[in-house]
Amino acid sequence: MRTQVAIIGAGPSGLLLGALLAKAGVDAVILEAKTPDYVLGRIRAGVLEQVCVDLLDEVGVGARMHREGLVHGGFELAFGGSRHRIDMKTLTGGKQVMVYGQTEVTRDLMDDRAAKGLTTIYEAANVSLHDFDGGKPRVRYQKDGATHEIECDFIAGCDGFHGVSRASVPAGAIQTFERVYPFGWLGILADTPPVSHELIYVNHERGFALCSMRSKTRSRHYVQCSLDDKVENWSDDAFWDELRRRLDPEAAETLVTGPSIEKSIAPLRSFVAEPMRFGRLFLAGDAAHIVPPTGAKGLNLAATDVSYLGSAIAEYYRDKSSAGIDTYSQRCLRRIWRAERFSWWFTSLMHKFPETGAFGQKMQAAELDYLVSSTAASTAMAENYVGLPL
Ligand code: RFL
Ligand code: PHB
Repeated sequence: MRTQVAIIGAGPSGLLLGALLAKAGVDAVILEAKTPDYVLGRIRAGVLEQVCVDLLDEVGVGARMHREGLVHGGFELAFGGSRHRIDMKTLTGGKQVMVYGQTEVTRDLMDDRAAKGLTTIYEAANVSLHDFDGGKPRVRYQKDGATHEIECDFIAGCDGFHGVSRASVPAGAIQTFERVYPFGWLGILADTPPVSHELIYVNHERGFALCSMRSKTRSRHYVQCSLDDKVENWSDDAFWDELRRRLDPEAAETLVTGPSIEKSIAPLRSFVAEPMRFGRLFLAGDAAHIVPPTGAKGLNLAATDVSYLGSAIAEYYRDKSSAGIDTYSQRCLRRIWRAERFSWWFTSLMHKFPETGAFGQKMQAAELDYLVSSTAASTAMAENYVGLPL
């Protein structure tokens, strides 16, 4: 088989890149290791920046998001037993975020791809990347017992943190930067009404908590947990009790509990690989970088990476110019490092760190107090949360 761009991974990065390329008239094939149901079953991001919303609109898949998504103009920070609202909309001159699950974004992109007859090969096993440092890259995979090969002009590595693309780059050509946090997030999804109409980020002496949502009837909650915790050891009741303990009295009173429909633990990590281009291979999304979820930046960064990549590849075919391709890595990394900084800062501010002790807690309390009482500090936070400009 021959295509212009072979995309590895049908997560949000790969699917959105596929949609952007299709719109630009560039031919692409997506190779995905798992089944569509498996991809849709991963409960992850919930908050989309305006830039991400605009990209989904640009490729024509925004209708359901605008119908069902929840537009939020603020969020709350809870500490010391009370809540303080960060009015993003006022502080940023009108910017807001969209609460719409990654599952739904993925489903909308998958449906659109299927409706347009664009090729996605699911359950592609043993994907391997070849000759991307020369002029004729190839991708090999196995499916239904046979080995197949795709010839292409470019390979887009959109296969997440554990994918094959970054691992295919020779060690001497790539540099990585990493911080692993000494805790994880235990999350549950439940068909119970959210605690409040906006998100609540909680700093508590027992650890961080987050009250989020997927709709007016479906809540998503997280509590900071230890890295050696196991999901099986957390009954739903134990989760709700722990969450309630970390909430302010009013939120604790409002909390409606119910059976979980998903429960999982995610480790927290900051990670960046540099550069993001190796000849004719480009990394995008979680394949190139990871942020801790506190700032809700992962999916948004993935979307902006592929926006830069989609335009660079379209420009290559349309204008016979490599300018966008040559600056891809540099453009992405500037935005990525700013999101890494914000996510690291927000994570450091909100979680209980075993090693910093009572002094660390006092520093967090002082910073939170400053944050909610200074317009300058709240504005800095709000403009990062809604997303820095492209
Ligand atoms: P994905 O979603 O991991 O998709 C990669 C795809 O590649 C496939 N794959 C392969 N395919 C073929 N061959 C191989 N060898 C392959 N290896 C892997 C995988 O099966 C998969 O389908 O990466 P992508 O597309 O870059 O998307 C990134 C986002 O998923 C991620 O950044 C966000 O979920 C992060 N995130 C959040 N981001 C936000 O912007 N806002 C949020 O509110 C937010 N909350 C979160 C989050 C991530 C979380 N977890 C669990 C890590 C909350 C959580 C709890
Ligand atoms: C979520 O709803 O899953 C969510 C929301 C905000 C975050 C992280 C996760 O910062």
